[in-house]
Amino acid sequence: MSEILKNKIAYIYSDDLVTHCDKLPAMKNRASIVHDLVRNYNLLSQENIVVVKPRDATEDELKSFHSSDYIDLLKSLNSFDTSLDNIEDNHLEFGLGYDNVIIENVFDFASCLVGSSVSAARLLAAKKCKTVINWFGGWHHAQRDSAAGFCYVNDIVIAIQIMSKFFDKIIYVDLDIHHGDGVQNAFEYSSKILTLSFHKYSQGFFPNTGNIDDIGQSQGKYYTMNIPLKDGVCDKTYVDIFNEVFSMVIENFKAEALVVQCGGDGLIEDPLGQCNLTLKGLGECINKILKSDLPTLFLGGGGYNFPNTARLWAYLTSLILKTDLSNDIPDT
Ligand code: ZLV
Ligand code: CA
Ligand code: ZN
Repeated sequence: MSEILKNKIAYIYSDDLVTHCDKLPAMKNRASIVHDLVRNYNLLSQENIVVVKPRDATEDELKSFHSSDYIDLLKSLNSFDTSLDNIEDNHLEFGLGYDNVIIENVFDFASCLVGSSVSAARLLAAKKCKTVINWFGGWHHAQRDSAAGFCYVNDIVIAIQIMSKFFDKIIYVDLDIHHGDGVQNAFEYSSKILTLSFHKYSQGFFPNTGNIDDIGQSQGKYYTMNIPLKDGVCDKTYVDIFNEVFSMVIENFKAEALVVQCGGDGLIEDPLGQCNLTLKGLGECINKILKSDLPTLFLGGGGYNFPNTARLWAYLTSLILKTDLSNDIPDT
């Protein structure tokens, strides 16, 4: 196995994973649109990529970050009849309702989703691959005890916990236009995991956290970094700030690995983000990250203009593979 994967970029995919993600109410069919575009650009038949089928996460893996109470609740709701309007206060207490309605087979979804990033993290930890892509992961808002902001479980935190057993210091970069609050909260006391989120910070914009003076706590003070941005931020501002901050962090922190959440909701025409980033701008950030030449896990995240999100992740895949996208645009 390891010889086959050596020097290859792993692309995490399974039919189950896409089927589950396609059912998410805020992102209906987005996973299929993304995967179809990546596949139809022939990116998965490049010689330096290997498609890896992930395994489901175990209950212990889910509980390595989430509370037993929360995971046990998800398990008990696995066969919940979603056609009935019987949400209880208990569900709302765990964030299930509003942004995170109870979905069919919610526990199966959670183990499949977390399994995808756990499998990715294990490939990196075992040094089988230096770069892994999981466009179906990246759910940065889920908290230890609750769902939040369309995120039911935090695959990112669990992946970083696994990687941190093998890499002494890790940088988490969050390019999604929302603040990566769930990941930040998980590691705000740690000096080994530096979290760096770029996000829109304006009145009423979810989750309303991530001010510049939010810098971590106790041993973790200065290892939480937040870059709040104004509504409507454009490429020039975003990329200039990114380049300056990322260079400074790479030079000073001496990380051994990176985890990058590549949410596409900062793109122009995104209905939630309402900002003005382009593929070129986010691509420049990814190229800068690639130049650091560290073992890296690339994850998805937000992105509510589905065709544009698919364009972004297909383009980022081509940058990671160091191949040009064909001028023949796939029908998909
Ligand atoms: O892209 O919501 O503003 C990663 C990610 O970062 C809120 N939620 C919550 C807080 C109080 N509100 C009200 C709840 C609203 C529930 C329904 C919507 C319905 C239709 C269209 C848009 C929304 C919506 N919800 C827009 N923004 C929200 C945020 C959550 C944003 C999550 C971003 C997730 C995947
Ligand atoms: Ca962010
Ligand atoms: Zn977002």
